Amino acid sequence: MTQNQRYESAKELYAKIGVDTEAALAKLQDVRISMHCWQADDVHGFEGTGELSGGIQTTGNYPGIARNYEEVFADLDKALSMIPGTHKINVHANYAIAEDGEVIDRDTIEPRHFKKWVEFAKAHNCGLDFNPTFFSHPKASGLTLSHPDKEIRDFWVRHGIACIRISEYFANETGYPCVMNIWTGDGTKDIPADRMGPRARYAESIDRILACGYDKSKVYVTVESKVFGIGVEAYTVGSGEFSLAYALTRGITPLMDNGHYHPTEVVSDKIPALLVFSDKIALHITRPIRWDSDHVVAFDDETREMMKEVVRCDALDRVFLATDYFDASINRVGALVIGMRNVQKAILNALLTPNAALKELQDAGNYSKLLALSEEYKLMPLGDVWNEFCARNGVNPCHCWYGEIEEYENTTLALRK
Ligand code: RNT
Ligand code: ZN
Repeated sequence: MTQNQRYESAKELYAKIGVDTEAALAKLQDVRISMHCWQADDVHGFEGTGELSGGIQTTGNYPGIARNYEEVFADLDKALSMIPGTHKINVHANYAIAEDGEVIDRDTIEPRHFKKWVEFAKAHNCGLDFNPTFFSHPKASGLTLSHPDKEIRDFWVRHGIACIRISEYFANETGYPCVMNIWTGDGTKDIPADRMGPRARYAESIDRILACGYDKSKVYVTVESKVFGIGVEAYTVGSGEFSLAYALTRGITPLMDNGHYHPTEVVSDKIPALLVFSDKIALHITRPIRWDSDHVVAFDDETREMMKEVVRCDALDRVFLATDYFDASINRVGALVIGMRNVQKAILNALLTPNAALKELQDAGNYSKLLALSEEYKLMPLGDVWNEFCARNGVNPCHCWYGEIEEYENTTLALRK
């Protein structure tokens, strides 16, 4: 059977359970996922300084890491060519590109330092999202926006405001709204003597950043919570309750990273809870193994369940989707492609589920049939529809794309020594 015959047969099978595959493909085509740039170079950025801080870690030393912006752009370009659809790129502030001989610090970055990112985005028809970088910096040891020293807080507030300006620039240049995510690794390794003080200061500092004034239809500021980090085990300032309460009381957007909760908590259950109260929510999609390990997103139960919730809640236009992981132990370009494609597959899986019929079963209290059908639907020919999506987008389907990674590794990555 040819791919097209397989698709036609899958289309018929889905039609029998009331699912229109063409409608699903059309919806998936419109979903832009924000691909994080930082998998390309293990979160190093272009400042040429020090090691990763803020309680996050990359492990592994796979050859071929991108060493400068040209190499990061080449790798992102390669990754995008293997991912169906058009997306966004998620940029961190430490990926500013200074002019020759120019010395910049986090509080003096300007839109012009991201001009090459805008050029890259335009060339790929991508939107851009942005993140202030409150880590990997001499002034980021322990606390930043919540620091007791006002001078340090002021420095980071200036950074936040500089980032709002860059986010506005991104939105204006690309024509797509820019999500600007605030996450700090602020916290303590051991039991603190004061838990409220840093949180009050954190809130006040973000208030000062937001007070700079910006167009809320162009820039969506999000606040990301976290339960703990490496070296920040006992107390994080931006905890779940803090971040959610902050976002909702300030009319900005809460961001949930599915690596940032206790291991038996699931973000899939939190998505519909927040959608009852917040017009928009944002996600960092990752794969935590035993902790916030930031493994490459897999097509696993929780990724599928999260995307099911987004689809079932009819919220594809209310949820900002972004990937966030960094595995330095495998081919980094491959890592980008694997994770992005898995998110897309999970969305497609959700779109190909007869959600309305299943809801009816729940409302009728028919839980046995609900379970029976949900389990049967897991074996529907999703792969044939996915391959059709890839084919229509001119990218290699299923396993074939990995050959392109092998070739890129041999011809390009292997030369980076
Ligand atoms: C860290 C957060 C945060 C970072 C990026 C690099 O635990 O998930 O989103 O991964 O800012
Ligand atoms: Zn995150």
